Amino acid sequence: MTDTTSPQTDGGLSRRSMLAGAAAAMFVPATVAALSSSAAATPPVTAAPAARAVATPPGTTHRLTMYVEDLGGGQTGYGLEPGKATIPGPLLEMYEGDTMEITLVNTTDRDVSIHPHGVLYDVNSDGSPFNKSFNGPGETRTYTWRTTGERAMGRWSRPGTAGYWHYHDHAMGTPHGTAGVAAGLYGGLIVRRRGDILPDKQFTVVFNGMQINNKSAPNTPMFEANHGETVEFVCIGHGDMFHTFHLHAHRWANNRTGYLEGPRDPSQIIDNRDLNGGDSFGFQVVAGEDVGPGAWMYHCHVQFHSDAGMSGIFLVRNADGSMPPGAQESIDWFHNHEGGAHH
Ligand SMILES: [Cu+2]
Repeated sequence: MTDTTSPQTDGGLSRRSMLAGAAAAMFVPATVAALSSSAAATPPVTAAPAARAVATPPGTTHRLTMYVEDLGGGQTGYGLEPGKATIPGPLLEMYEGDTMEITLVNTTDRDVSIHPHGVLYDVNSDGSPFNKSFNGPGETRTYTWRTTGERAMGRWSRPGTAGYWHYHDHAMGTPHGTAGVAAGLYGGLIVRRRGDILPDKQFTVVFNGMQINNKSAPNTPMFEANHGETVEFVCIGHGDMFHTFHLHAHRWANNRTGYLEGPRDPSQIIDNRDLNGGDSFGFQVVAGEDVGPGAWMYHCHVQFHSDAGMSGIFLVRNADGSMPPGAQESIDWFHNHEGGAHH
């Protein structure tokens, strides 16, 4: 199989329900595909396009080119094609045992790099000036990220590299990439286990300084899904502030995959989690499950942060995609009241 499976092509049948019927046998290894078609409908600096999983053999090496581009206004982004840089950068995905070779093209006149969390790399792919692993102005450089799968160790087995990780610049401004991260050089990185549930929709939420995805309310991203769709959030923290991520009306499993393996899975269920500099986590929820559609809020739960613009909307539409009663009024209210307009 080599076809791309995008969240938009399920024809109303959620992937979760497909899985329930077909079990894990239908799962195939992943690679990185082109930008999803939904990216075009989304403002480029408010949501990361998802690099979707397609069929590849186990142990695949994914070769991709990423471009660092100046977006104007002091903003800089990563993109998978020239002229397509976004903040956050593209959501990268691979499966345990895969390798990712990223050829980073620096189109700016500053030092940049790409430094991952959670995966394996040697010093040449460290992405830090400390190890002379960065792109000077106009330079192109390849970074290699490896992963491992589960390994047997006698009667025990050892987990692989799966997790909700992230990547960011480690060279612009200072040897820690402080200016690059502030400017928007960051993105999500998912390493999945084979057989993990795949979501219908994916969103990257980055608490960076006092902003979300380098935006303040009411200009923060509005994430949209239909009632019953499986939605994956990848949450990342950057900057000098401490944050807590809260999503209204939805709960998730505080574990590596972000969902429960079954009704007796002992993982903690939460709706709020610390999201400080360098942190990342992810989870999957069924949009509107047991609560129904509506305009739900997500925000930093540090009160002066939410008051100052660290909030946004998770719009759960009706299952047919229509607006639920009151949702537009809530969105209008948000635009009139959030982000300091009445403070
Ligand atoms: Cu905060």
